[in-house]
Parts: sequence; structure tokens; C-alpha cells
Amino acid sequence: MKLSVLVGLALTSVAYGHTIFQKVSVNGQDQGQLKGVRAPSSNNPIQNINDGGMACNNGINYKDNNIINIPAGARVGAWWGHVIGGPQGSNDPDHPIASSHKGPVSAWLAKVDNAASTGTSGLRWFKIAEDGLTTSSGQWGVDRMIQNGGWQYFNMPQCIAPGNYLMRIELIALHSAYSAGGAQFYIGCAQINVTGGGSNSGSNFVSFPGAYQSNDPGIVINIYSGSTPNNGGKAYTVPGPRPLTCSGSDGGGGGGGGTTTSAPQPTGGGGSGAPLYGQCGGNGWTGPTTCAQGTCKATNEWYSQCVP
Ligand SMILES: [Cu+2]
Repeated sequence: MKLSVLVGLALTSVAYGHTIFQKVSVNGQDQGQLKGVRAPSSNNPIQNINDGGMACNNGINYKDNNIINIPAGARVGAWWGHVIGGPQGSNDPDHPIASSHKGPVSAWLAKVDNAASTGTSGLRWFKIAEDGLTTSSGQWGVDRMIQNGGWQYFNMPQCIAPGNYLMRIELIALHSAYSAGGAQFYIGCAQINVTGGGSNSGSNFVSFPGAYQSNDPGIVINIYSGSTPNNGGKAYTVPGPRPLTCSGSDGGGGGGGGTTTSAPQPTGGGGSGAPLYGQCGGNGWTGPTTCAQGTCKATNEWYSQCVP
């Protein structure tokens, strides 16, 4: 009885809990609303994995010519809001996204000649970060994004070669993913220029559309155990390849980019500890807890950062 009421409520609220990626931060600095991003005005998800919009979404109403500089190794934030601008009305419970929309978040790059003018078809994408399910707590990447006020955080790998890229930000909502076509893909792209860094222009390339299979166990999945959306306490594999990790010889280590899966290597020359703006703590963090430069300051329970 009670369960059917809950399920009914969940289903009716689904259509209104959507989200849009609409700005970027670099080492804690907000780059500005709709600056250097390609955003739609509609917050509707894509549900057909063969849709051309799987690259950078459809109906792009907001696009400028800004290209955001991101130093390799930087802490990057991608901000999600329920509608363009953020909340819809006051006390919007579905901002940045309805809490029912559990699932993974990820970040991808594709090398381009000019990030402001490039098209989005035919690009070779590689994943730089993903945040799926923490089985011990039942927390999803989406939950951490909501706790961070809409910010999805990840590291730009230290070894990424300088130059222009499109940066693809993806959130998959799995609340209705128990049947094929039920998963909701929220996607947006940013126009970036990576500075510094190494010589790695990616590996394990995929295309969008094309990267995902309709029967991928990370896409067709019942995440509920009873009414608890914890995947029954089982591990969850984020769709697509694993994120790029920097080898020890290529860029000096400094974070493979995975928020939950990869810990930075100690830097070769600078002693131990996380680099400036690197992560130095937070729930689930297994990397360094001291700073090679700066001091370790907690941003929230999930993330501490070395700051000057
Ligand atoms: Cu929704």
C-alpha cells in the first residue's frame, strides 16, 4: 500500500525533475553563467542512445565564443541547474535536479582545432572522470552533485596535452532505467583550452552516439532494493570505458581524474602530498591527506583541497 503510493509519487514527479549543465569552475573560480558552454534551454533528457545529441545535446540556445582555460591538474566544476539560471521559482525541490534522479556523472574530452567553432559530430571522445555508486553508503554521483549545490567536481588529468577540447559533461538518471529506453541522459559541452600538462591526447576513444549499447548493464538496470535506490548494495559499473589515468612517466601523476576510483600518485620531484588545488581529503578519499604546497582546507565532507 504505502510502497505503491511512493512509487506513484516518484513516477509523477519524474517529468519535472530534469536538469541543465550551464557553467564551469576552475580551481574554485566560477567562470560565469553560460560562459564557454553550449547549453539548451530545455531541460529534457535524451533517452535514445543513438540520438545525435548524445554528443553535446540538441536545441543549443546558448552558445558564445568564449574558450575556458583549464590548467592540467586543475580541479574542475561543472554546474547543473533545474532550469537555465538555477531554481524554478522559490524553494525549488528539484534544483539542481530531483533527488529521485540517482545515477552516475562523468566528464569526457575530444581534441578539436577550435573549441568555439567546432561541430560535435565525428569527434573522438575519451573519458577523464566518472563518479558512480559508493556501495557502502548507497550514495550516487548525483547525490554528491546535489550536496555540492549543483557542482560536479573532477580533476583535469595532469598529463593532458595542451590545446583546445570540447569537454562533455554527462549525468545519467537511472530511476526509470529498469526497462530499455528508460535511462535519462543529461548532457552538455564546454569549450576549453588545456594549458600546461603533458602529451596525452587520450585513449580508449569512443564516438557519441555509438559509445553505449542499449543493453549495457549500466543503462538498463533496476537500482531499487525495495524502495531503496542503492542497487541492492551491489557494485555499479558506469557505462563506457574507464577514465584515462596518467602513467608515471607522462605528466608526473597528479590525479587520474576519477573522483572515487583513482588516487593521485605522489609527485616525483616535489616531495609527498597533494599539489596546489589538488584534493587532500573527504569521505572516501584514499589519496594524500597532506599538501606539497598550500594547506589542506575542507570544502565539505566530500572534498578537501590544498589552497594557498
Ligand atoms: Cu527528470
